[in-house]
Amino acid sequence: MHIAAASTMKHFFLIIFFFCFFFFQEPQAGPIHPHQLTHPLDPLTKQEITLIRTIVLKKYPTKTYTVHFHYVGLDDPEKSQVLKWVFSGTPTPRNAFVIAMINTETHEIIINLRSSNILSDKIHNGNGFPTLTVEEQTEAIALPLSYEPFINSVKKRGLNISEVVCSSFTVGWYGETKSRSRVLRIECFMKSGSDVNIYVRPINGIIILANIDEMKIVEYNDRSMEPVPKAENTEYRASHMKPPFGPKLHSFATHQPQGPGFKIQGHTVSWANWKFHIGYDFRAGLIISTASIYDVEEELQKPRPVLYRGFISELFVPYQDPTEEWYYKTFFDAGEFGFGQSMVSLEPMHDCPPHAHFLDVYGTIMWRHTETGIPNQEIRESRSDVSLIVRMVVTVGNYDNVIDWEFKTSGSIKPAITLSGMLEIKAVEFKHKDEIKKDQHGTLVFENSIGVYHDHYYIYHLDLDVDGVDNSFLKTNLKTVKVTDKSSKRKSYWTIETETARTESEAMIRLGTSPSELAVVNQNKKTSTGNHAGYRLVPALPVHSLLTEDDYPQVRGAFTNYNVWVTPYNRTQKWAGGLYVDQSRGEDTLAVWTQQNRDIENKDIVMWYVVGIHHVPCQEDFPIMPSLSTGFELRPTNFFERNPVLKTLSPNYVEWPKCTKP
Ligand SMILES: *[C@@H]1O[C@H](CO)[C@@H](O)[C@H](O)[C@H]1NC(C)=O
Ligand SMILES: *[C@@H]1O[C@H](CO)[C@@H](O)[C@H](O)[C@H]1NC(C)=O
Ligand SMILES: [Cu+2]
Repeated sequence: MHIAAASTMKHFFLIIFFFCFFFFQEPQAGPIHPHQLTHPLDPLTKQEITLIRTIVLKKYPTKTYTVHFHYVGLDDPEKSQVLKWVFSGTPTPRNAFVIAMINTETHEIIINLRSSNILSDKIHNGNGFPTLTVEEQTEAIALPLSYEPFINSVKKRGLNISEVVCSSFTVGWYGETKSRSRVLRIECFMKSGSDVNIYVRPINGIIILANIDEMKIVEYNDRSMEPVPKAENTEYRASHMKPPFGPKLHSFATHQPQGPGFKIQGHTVSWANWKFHIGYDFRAGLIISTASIYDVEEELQKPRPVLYRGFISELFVPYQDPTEEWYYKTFFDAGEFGFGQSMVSLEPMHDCPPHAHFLDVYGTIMWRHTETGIPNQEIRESRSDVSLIVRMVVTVGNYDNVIDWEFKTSGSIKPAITLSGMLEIKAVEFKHKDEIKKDQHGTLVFENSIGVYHDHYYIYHLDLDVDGVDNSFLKTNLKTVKVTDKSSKRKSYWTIETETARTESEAMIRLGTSPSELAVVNQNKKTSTGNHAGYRLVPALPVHSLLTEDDYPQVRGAFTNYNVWVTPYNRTQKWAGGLYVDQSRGEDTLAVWTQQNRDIENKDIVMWYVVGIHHVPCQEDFPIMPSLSTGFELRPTNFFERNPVLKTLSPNYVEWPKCTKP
């Protein structure tokens, strides 16, 4: 999550895959309009990206200017325009939003892709810098390898410079009031022979600061010499391991004789009763849009809107070691490193069920083709669990994040996060816990290796439009009622009290303090028995930041002050940590926007939800961490008249074809 990988070539991928069962009834997909092949929220195409580059370089020729693209993405049309398109095919504008550093200035450029015109070109003068590019990180991490003082430090430690691999780290903000240049810290690691698990073998005690506009090392301090942890037992590739292997697993197969059961037109997926759009963004990665569900009971058989847009807006990873080498490690993986930029491919054959579908996406600023693959970690075989999963895998340095959006025929959407990968290790002199006399801010997971305490906070942007754009946010508290008047033999029971949040401040929720249910409902739409159609948030285990609100990383990551926030829809308020996150000062976060305390009742609203993991490393996380999952559910609540899968027939039983080895 935090290290810009040393390798220069990365593949992006996006997967949709479907489990082994199939709907007996074909989905009511409705007539296909020609306009459905393109969608206003389609990610930029390769041709469009090339066009953008041409237009920008025409205005700023490289003979005269240095031009670096830090973000290239779709400038989303207004929701009203997208919905007009959904209902009647009315075309929407097709604009691109570009953040480019031209000489040393940060430009925000909007380009009309139909007319090839620059619509606006503004210079960003505030604090914070754009997302880093892979190229500048690649250049920066090569700097120490030819820097004399570093070469000497490596020699002094008896290490071999040709086995050194470096990574770049954002520096954060610690109350500086003057503007600072774009700098990165660089830390280096040891490869060892064929062992590639570099993240567990840091060279500690050296502080390197590089100015990435001038591309040179501007600060160097060799402070202390801790031993580099050993390479033994850090291998994770089966091909490089020796027996015994185990535990032994039996082979398995998936089979869908009638095909995959979903249709893809352009970027729009229809499966069972669902229809939604899959987008890609350099910063957010996977974006689910205009998700709607067909209701078998509804006479008109029209799709009912549920989720206008859903994506991970930011990912905040503060480490909890306050020492000089570590205090600054408080990373924002989307805003600083580009969550989408860091999408990777998995081993296709290893992880793929046969009926998966692959989507190509184009890495925005890197102009690279992207790869797709299909992981298959769970096979579910019961009728109620037939689901479609859209999955992306993001590797930012040492951590792998598997991001899933699971759609269920029951109307639920279940976003999930699975973490794996390598811990970030601090090298120490200790080989046994008994030698440790003061807080080392982590667990001794191997000799000389501390896995440092940290958190993973993912904030989801969930623009629910339940049966229309105007929705309200309801908090239903469960309350104990004491029976004091002897009207019952019971002394207590519980009941509910429902509050509608009128303004943003009433919708800032810390979960887990008292039993409650949170829902986004449409107060203009009632079921036949008079309940408001809604979707409930079934949260993951609640997690709260333990930093003080005035601590600098917490000011920047203030969107973790609460678990749930609700804001009125604003097309440009997409990034909970701000548009410019590198060295940001917390001036453009969700916590600042909501200070306006805007009205949110019966309005077009967006729910923001923070899913978190406090990570106290343990020995099982070493040398590579077994997957750890968390997730939540958006679940229909009085949205349908009754159980929507009541009439769903079981898939046909299929004889497994007798397979013979070719
Ligand atoms: C340094 O490492 C390289 C690459 O692994 C190896 O070829 C070389 O022999 C090593 N040199 C020494 C002095 O160990
Ligand atoms: C929408 O968000 C932008 C960026 O935060 C802000 O400048 C603008 O005032 C907001 N618009 C409204 C109507 O609140
Ligand atoms: Cu972790």
